[in-house]
Amino acid sequence: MAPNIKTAPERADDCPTKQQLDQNNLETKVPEYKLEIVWRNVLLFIYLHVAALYGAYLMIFQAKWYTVFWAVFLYYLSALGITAGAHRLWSHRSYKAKLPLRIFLAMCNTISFQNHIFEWSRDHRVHHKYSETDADPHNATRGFFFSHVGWLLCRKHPEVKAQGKKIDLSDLYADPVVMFQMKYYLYLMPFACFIIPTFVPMYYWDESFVNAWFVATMFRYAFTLNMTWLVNSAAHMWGNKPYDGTINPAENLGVALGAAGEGWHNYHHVFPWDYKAAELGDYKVNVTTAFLDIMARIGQAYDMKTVPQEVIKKRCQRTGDGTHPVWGWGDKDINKEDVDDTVLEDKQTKSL
Ligand code: ST9
Ligand code: ZN
Ligand code: ZN
Repeated sequence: MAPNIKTAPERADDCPTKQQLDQNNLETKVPEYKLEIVWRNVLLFIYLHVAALYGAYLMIFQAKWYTVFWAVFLYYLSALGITAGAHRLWSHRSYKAKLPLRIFLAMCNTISFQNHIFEWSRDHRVHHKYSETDADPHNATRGFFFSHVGWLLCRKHPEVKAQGKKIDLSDLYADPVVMFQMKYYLYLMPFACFIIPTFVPMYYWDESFVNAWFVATMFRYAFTLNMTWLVNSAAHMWGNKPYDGTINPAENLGVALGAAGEGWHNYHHVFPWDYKAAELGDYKVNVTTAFLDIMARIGQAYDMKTVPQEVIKKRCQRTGDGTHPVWGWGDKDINKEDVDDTVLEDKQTKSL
């Protein structure tokens, strides 16, 4: 029974209000929310971050160069498993992938240990559909810390589970790669994220256990997590909003650099089915798009969805905050008010 919550809130004023959510709670008997901290997670994340800081020190002063390159290599693999895999393929279905690519992405995704693809995609679909409400797992209106990591340190708001149950996940159930990864996650993940990353430097270039563990495993894992979390925190707080000025997600270059091209978050929340997850930006700030274009060339990725320029332009004019880039005077996209306000210096001088 769908209550009076709209199914696809595109703009902030279309999102369910607190009153609507309260009404919905009454109708579906969603339990009342009480903050419950999960201390096991708090302790594990404290250990991870202290270990990562020590790893950063060892990386600069002690580790072998090979170990540092190995950590960077694992970071890129993990990033692809999240961006090209869990995010653009499995959460948003912005393109289709042949079996070998899906297997590769699932392997990369397991290295990243951000929960299995099914759980990640389920939470992410709920995030997009109910952004900035109680039903959003990392609701950014609860502050930077909550949307960054706090949401992983406490039980989810009952509204997340109630609304999440209504999301269609049939495509994920139908993908044997996703089901296989989910079924064996607790066996595969420790090998992919912790054991193999530590073993390789020790076995192949005689690295010490301490350097391998703290640099290639702890530092690399914490770094990848934080770069991902910044999309939920920083990119929901800071940046321009050329496509929709009424929503929180924003265009954030810094986040795009650290998150393999996933910082163009205003565009992404407006057009989540675009495989580029951005309108503009070259491959330097969107390595995931470069990867997907190569995959499309060799036939592993197909049915790449993108948004026509006309549609983007109309949306910018209708809801944008006026920061959509123009190349200069004469660009047909230039804002009419900006043209009216522009001063012709020589004429101004003459008239004075
Ligand atoms: C991690 C995830 O870090 C990061 C995700 C980031 C997303 C970013 C998105 C940005 C865009 C893309 C950018 C990519 C950039 C990449 C750059 C790379 C460089 N719907 O969860 P439980 C139900 S993970 C429907 O235990 P609690 C369901 O029945 C880090 N139902 O809830 C479920 O059972 P099951 C490592 C839902 O008890 C049951 O509730 N991992 C939904 O409240 C219980 O679920 C960790 O640290 C839903 N959405 O506990 C683990 N959700 O699952 C952390 C739940 O069997 N997690 N249900 O169906 C936990 O310990 C717990 O989940 C908890 C909540 C304590 C947080
Ligand atoms: Zn998304
Ligand atoms: Zn978002």
